[in-house]
Amino acid sequence: MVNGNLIANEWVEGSMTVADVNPSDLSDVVGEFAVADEAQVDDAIAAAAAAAPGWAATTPAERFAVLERVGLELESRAPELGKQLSREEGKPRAEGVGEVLRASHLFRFFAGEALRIPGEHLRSVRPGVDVDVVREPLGVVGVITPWNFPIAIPAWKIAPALAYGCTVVFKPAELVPASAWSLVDICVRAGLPAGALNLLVGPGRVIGERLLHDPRVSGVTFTGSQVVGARVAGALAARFGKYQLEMGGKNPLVVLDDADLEIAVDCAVQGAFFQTGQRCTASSRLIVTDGIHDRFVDAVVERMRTLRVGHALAGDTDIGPVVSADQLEQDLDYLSVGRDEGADLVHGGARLERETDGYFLEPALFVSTSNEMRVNREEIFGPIATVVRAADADQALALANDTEFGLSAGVCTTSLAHAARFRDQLQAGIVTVNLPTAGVDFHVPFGGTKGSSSGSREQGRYAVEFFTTVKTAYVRP
Ligand code: UN1
Repeated sequence: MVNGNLIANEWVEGSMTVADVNPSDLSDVVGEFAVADEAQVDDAIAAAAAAAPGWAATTPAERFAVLERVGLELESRAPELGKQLSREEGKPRAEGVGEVLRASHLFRFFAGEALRIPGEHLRSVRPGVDVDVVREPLGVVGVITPWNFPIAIPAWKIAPALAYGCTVVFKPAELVPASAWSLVDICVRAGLPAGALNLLVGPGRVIGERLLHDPRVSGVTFTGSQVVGARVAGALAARFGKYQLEMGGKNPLVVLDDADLEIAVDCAVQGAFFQTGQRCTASSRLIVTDGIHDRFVDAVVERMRTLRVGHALAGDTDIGPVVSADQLEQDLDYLSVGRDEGADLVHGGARLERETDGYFLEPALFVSTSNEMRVNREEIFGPIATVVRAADADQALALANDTEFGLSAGVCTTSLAHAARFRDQLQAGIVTVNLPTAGVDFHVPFGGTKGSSSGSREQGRYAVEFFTTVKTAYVRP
């Protein structure tokens, strides 16, 4: 059976399909999905445009009800959908289930936000005149999402879009269409009118490109690479559209001499290797001061030896496979790049054989690296971390900020003074103290500085910025 795309609440097939393959077991096909063609992209945009005035005119209570039903169904089906997510993406089952619950929380949070859309009422500077500042839906929004959070990232873009009265054309990553399909199916059955949410599976060069250039699409929210992010920004800026970009990271975790070693090791191992390092918030640069460096490296390696890499659905797996052949090749390339640059691989990096044929890679740690090396400048997006030695806290801070990215940054310390200083001076949209750089809450803003993000923040009540435009009304009664 082929799973169709959704256009105006009709599931439609196309001339081509894509197979959703389990990276833990290449013989296991999760499903076949219809690939949308150019005409279908046009149909989906037309459907979203036609639905926009009607959806914008619904009451907050109607939108609350639909989003809440979505949240509740996600919660009740979390075991099943989490298993499906782990099967298609490769993160361990508990993390897959956790991600579905996160999507449920996001829908319920934004159900509430639909009731709380902010506005202002002021007296004009002119006598007898009132001013209302109101938020109106942006219109049709293109939602383009990556493969590493197959349901949470779509949820944190689609839920606010719908809550604030926008209609959506959703293009998920081709590697993970099953979670996207399930989410859209749930949304439609929860009572969305035709055209409010449309699903298009297929390649970015066909679907993404048309979304970027079609004037009926008022804005695009995108999570993915910087290269594609630049295309999104260029196309939208050229037609004065709105864009919101979440791109890569090269997130530093600073470990200072006075850190609690156990906490620091936990943060590093969690942040760098869990979810196979495939998070834009991953702690990929471990910046460690002299006095604790050797003890820290020894303890991290000791912990790495205990990590079980295997099939995402096996009960004892800590780290699942890399998501795809292309990503595995990129990871292996970076392992060679690091060695060629003179970094010292103290643990891991081997391709692992398991009972099933999958993309298993042993988490790897480079030490004796300099911050100038490519392995410290470019996002790897795999289970590979580096250690950079720093003389003291001042140098550690300078190294942490010496990057073109600025998504997340952490420090491990028991000193209140260091904690406060790093919180203030780390250049990143997210700063953590004695916590991993990855694994964020759903009710507060998410996003970065410098080359990591562009446009307003995602999540929390800050999401209102992207999905609405402000109207200032002057009224003389
Ligand atoms: C998290 O660390 O919990 O693609 C979220 C990513 C981010 C989301 C990270 N957009 O990794």
